[in-house]
Order: sequence, then structure tokens, then C-alpha cells
Amino acid sequence: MRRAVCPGSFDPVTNGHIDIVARAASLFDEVVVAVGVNKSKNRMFTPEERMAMLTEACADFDNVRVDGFKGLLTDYCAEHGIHAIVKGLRAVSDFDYELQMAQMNSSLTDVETVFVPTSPEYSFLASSLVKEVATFGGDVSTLVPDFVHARLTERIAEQRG
Ligand code: COD
Repeated sequence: MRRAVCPGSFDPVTNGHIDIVARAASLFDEVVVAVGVNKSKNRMFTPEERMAMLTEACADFDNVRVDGFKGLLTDYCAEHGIHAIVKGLRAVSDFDYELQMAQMNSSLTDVETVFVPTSPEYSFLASSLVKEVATFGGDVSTLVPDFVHARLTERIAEQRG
């Protein structure tokens, strides 16, 4: 069984993430979308909320499941018999950091990183930009699934009090 992990923060999941997961699902027998839950101050959604949105976003893929992980990604891979990490690449700026992480990860354990180039229509798309644009009232409805857009709008309203 060829198993891969698509790791990320997914705060929140965007159409760019879903495109990478879909393409990973066509390359591997089983794909785990793993939400990194290491502590970080700047998250809009809790790990549970991010996982719930991903579960809904990936519901149509039979060979994809969602999980969370704490600590090192390579430890998660070793514990779950995963030898491939799938990452999306948008630009050269992604490549520099992703290459460094790929080399560090392969030095820690027996794991390969597979880079999937972003689809052109998603090349500018990042969760951080989606949150920023939505917070200032911009329209991000075409960049995330409808239910994510609804939760984003709700969360921004809650934060405004
Ligand atoms: N098109 C294509 N790919 C995209 C797009 C897009 N529009 N948007 C995002 N992606 C890709 C990213 O390039 C990334 O591969 C993935 O989707 C997830 O993106 P994010 O932004 O949700 O997640 P990141 O980059 O913040 O996730 C970082 C990890 C959690 C994977 C990383 O920090 C990690 O592995 N942490 C665990 C601790 C660890 O092992 N550290 C040592 C690393 S060497």
C-alpha cells in the first residue's frame, strides 16, 4: 500500500489545498491530510475546527482521511508507516523553505517529499491572505469552499464582538 501524508496548518483549508489533496489521492493508495497542532498564537481556528472543515472538504475522496499531529512530522510518519510527504509548491519562495524542510525530514527518517506544482488558478492562494482579505471585507467566496466561507465570516464577526 502506497501511503502519503499531506501536512499543513489549514487555517482554514482553501481550494488550493483541496487541489493538492485531490492530486495526491490520484497518485497514492491512501492519503492522510494531517493538521499540525503545535502551539501557535496566530491561528483563527482551533485544530478541531480545522480538522472538521477538512473532513467536510475531503468527503468525496474515498482514499483520503484527516488526522492531527503534534511534534515532528517525521515521528508521525514513522508511527503510521508513511514514507511520502506531499507538498504543494506555489512559487520560488515556497521552494526555498520547502526544500530545506524536505532535506531535514529525509535526514531524520526514511521519508521522501513529493512536490506537486500548484494549479495556475490557485498560485496566489494562501490561508493567511484569505484571512486578511476577508477580515477587511474583501470577497474570498471563490477561494474556499462555501461552508468554509460561512465559518470564516462567522469567526470574523465573533472577533469583532
Ligand atoms: N497551491 C498549492 N499548494 C498550496 C497552496 C496553493 N494555493 N496553498 C498552500 N499550499 C500547500 C503548501 O505549500 C503546503 O505544502 C501545504 O499546502 C499546507 O499549507 P499550509 O500553509 O496550510 O501549512 P504550513 O506550510 O503552515 O504547514 C507547515 C507544517 C505544519 C507542514 C510544518 O510546519 C511541519 O511539518 N510542522 C511539524 C513540526 C516539524 O516536523 N518541524 C520540522 C520541519 S523540517
